[in-house]
Amino acid sequence: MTEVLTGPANVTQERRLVTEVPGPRSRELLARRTAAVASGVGLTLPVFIERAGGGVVVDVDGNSLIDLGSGIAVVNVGNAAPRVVQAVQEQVAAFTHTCFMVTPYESYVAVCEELARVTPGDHPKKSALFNSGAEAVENAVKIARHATGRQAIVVFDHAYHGRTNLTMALTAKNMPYKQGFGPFAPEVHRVPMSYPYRDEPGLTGPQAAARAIAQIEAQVGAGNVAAVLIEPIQGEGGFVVPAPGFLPAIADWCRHTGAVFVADEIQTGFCRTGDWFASEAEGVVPDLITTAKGIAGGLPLSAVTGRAELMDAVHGGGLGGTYGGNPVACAAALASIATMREDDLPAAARRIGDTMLTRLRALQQRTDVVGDVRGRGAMIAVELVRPGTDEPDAELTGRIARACHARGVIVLTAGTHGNVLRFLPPLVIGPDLLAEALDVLDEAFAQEAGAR
Ligand code: PLZ
Repeated sequence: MTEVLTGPANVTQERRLVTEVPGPRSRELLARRTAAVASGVGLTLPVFIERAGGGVVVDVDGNSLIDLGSGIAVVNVGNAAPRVVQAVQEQVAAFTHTCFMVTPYESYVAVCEELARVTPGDHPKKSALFNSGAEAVENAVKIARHATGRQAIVVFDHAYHGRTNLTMALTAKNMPYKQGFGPFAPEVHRVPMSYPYRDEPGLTGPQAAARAIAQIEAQVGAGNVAAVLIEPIQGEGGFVVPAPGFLPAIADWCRHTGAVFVADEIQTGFCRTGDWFASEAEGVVPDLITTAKGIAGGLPLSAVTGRAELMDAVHGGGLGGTYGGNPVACAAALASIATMREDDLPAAARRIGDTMLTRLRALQQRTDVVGDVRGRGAMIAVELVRPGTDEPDAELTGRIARACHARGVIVLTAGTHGNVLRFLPPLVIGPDLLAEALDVLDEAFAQEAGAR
């Protein structure tokens, strides 16, 4: 058990349940939540959190849970990471807001300089900062349309890009994201993703790309495409890792036809997959890249970064927002990026991935409900199916997730069919805690699916 200093509180790195989950205080707060919070706001696990650090969150009943979710891939550097806490405290005491478009400050510029350094490619780059992932994606589309004078945006099956009106149109899954919320934005065209587990056996990455490209050329027309927008590894869609060669072939097609290749690295970014960005694994250099989540260790910040000539295509005043690049969020981002660099968090993600893939492949041998184990670095998932088939089993997926929650391990689900268990631990999680979380997962599979 190691102590991790996290801002004001020490959080012991252990799993420890002192009540049932949720405990009595969480249940009280849940009743207040139900009365006061709109029921459209989702809920994975009804424990209310009091403090968190490293790989652990502590609830209001004193239960310590192991965190395999990182608040959906946000606290890559750990929750309330010491350097982030200190930078935020200093900034918040100095000034909280001026609006960068009214009177600027250095930290916004410094975040853009860092983004130029850490994102793929050594060409001249510029950035603009926003608040949420969806807002970054919307702005990438604005920039690509302005720079190309074209309108069509190509996205993929199983894609997730957000919940605003334009990004709902870009997102694939109807329930819960789109049902009843239309009409959606026009000029969005969806083509098949490379999904090795579900594609016909042997379909290569370049072949899957040719399938998508043939559809774009036939149904949209190459000369009309402003941007092709893709998650290098899909997040909410179920951690779908395209076959090797798929991303480079799509990026090449964009280069030849003048479409802007936009990598949505909001979930894959900032060391999550064992590189700073997932595009790097195949040497893909996006024209534009959207980031959020891991960028600022839990404070709301997002960015569009890309080729300087594209970013500068938009007229002065065409990009912005009151809070975009808030100084407190920028301070957190600079501290998070420094932490990732100094503590070599890409290497930490690779170690997590090695451990998880070994353990989950062993689990797959002991049960007939794990159809696929996949992912990269600290972004790993298992896809659950009915025994002996490839039919998605969302019900079992939910039961296993709840069994983990009841034992004090936070896991998330994903996938168009809701049958993917996904794991996104903070990159600072200790090896013992990670091993214990995987023991708990084994128990949950034994209980719910009879794994040996
Ligand atoms: N692009 C690739 O993963 C956010 C969504 C959770 P925001 N994913 C978590 C939920 O149910 O709302 C995401 C993403 C990718 C864009 C987004 C959107 O980022 O910060 O949630 O707007």
